[in-house]
Amino acid sequence: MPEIISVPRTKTKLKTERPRLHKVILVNDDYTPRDFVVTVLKGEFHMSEDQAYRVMITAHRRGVCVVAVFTRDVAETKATRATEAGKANGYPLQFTTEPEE
Ligand code: TYC
Repeated sequence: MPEIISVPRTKTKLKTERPRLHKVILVNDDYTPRDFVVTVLKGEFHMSEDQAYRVMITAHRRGVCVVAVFTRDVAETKATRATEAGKANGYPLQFTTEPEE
């Protein structure tokens, strides 16, 4: 009987997939002052006064607003830093992250 020798095959991945992006989401609350939210958005996300105001007022009216998308690590770091900025000033301001579809 001839022995069947299986040869291990390796598959070379030709294309590197782009990492999935994650959204940073601003969550509304009843206590954080509007100006403070705008200041945090400008400082952490490099937005203009106008952009920051629009994002803040959208979250205020609709409950949440997508701030920006980043790779997972960057999104989580920015969301944590922005949430900490609120906490350090006694506000319940929340930024969360979620993967893009
Ligand atoms: N709702 C807050 C107020 O009326 C302002 C606010 C807006 C707070 C957006 C959080 O994500 C937020 N003072």
